[in-house]
Amino acid sequence: MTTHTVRPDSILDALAIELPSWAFGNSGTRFKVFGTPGTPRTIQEKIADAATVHRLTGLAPAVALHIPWDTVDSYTELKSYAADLGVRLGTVNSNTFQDDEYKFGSLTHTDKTVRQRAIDHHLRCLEIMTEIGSQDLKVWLADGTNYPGQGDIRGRQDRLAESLAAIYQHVGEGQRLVLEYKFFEPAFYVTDVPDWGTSYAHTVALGDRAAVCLDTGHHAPGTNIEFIVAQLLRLGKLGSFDFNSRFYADDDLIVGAADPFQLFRILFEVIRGGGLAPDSDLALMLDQCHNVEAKIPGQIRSVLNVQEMTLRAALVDTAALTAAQETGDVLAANGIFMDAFYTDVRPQLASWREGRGLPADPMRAYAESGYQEKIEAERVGGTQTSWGA
Ligand code: RM4
Ligand code: MN
Ligand code: MN
Repeated sequence: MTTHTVRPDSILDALAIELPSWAFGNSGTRFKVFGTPGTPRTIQEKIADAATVHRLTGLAPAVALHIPWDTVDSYTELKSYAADLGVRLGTVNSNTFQDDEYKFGSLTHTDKTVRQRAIDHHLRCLEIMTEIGSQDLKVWLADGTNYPGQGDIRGRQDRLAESLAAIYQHVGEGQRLVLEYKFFEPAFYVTDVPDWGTSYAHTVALGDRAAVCLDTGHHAPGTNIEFIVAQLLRLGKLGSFDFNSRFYADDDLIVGAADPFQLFRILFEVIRGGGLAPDSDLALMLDQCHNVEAKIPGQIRSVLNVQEMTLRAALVDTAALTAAQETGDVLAANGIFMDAFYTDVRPQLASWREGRGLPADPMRAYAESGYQEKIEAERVGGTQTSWGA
């Protein structure tokens, strides 16, 4: 096996993965949401947990908000609260999927009043972004239909385009609208933004401040996600990632847990496409839930998985790979690719961490930190937060 010197220290130094506030709250399935001692009751407690992940890994400097779940009276106060803990507030996620009025759609609704309410919600999100200095408004819509004939597919696209344009007018300088797609659920027949092509078409029509958000769990089984990554980077329209992993549907499991090789292939295309270059504005985020596993270690494990696969992907000997590709040596090319994937980079990463004053083993450092015991003792009373509230 060929070994390669770690070329990509700069890639590692620049790697930043935003954490979703909702990953720290309770979550579950429609069957049961389990409570866990120490679960945050407020957005401040979620931010404190996220800051702990960052302190131990150096990888997670930002926390994404979901509005209205993370509504507060003063966002400027929340911003400085986060800054005091060493993190910043990141992506603002809009939410038009939990109100009765959105039963038949939000930005696509046939009723102009409902559409306007959904547009206004996004404008409020943009205001919050301005207050906290956040770059991205992430739009994921539950809009869609369950039965053939239920809605006018074309009409819904037209209304969507119109609503998005109304929001986009207010996207300020240094801000972006990222449009997330998902092939099904909660709608089971037509989803109004089901795939990257639809998201691409809408964001191209909007302009330079709009781009696609790729959630790794939002594709049909067998979809070649790295191809989508390569294509969108090539087109300059990959705005952000929601990382997670899946065995079946939108499982929101720990990234890299279900299919580490897929994560490797995705990150190889990210690097190949300049997504981790200094001038890149690609945003990496987790979108996960921890139903049965501990949440803070779950987030630590997640960012470490991304870091590990990033380093492995950066180890691909691209010069040798290109040579093998160009001479048609299929097996050599594949071998070079697999060599990097099979490289155990954990010792290298441990020393990278030590070199930066971070614990060599963040999982162990968390277990020994006493933080979990402290939050379990302190966070009594109140209502634990959970996904959707
Ligand atoms: C959706 C989508 C969004 C996230 C919500 C909570 O499935 O992935 O990114 O904001 O879930
Ligand atoms: Mn997502
Ligand atoms: Mn999802």
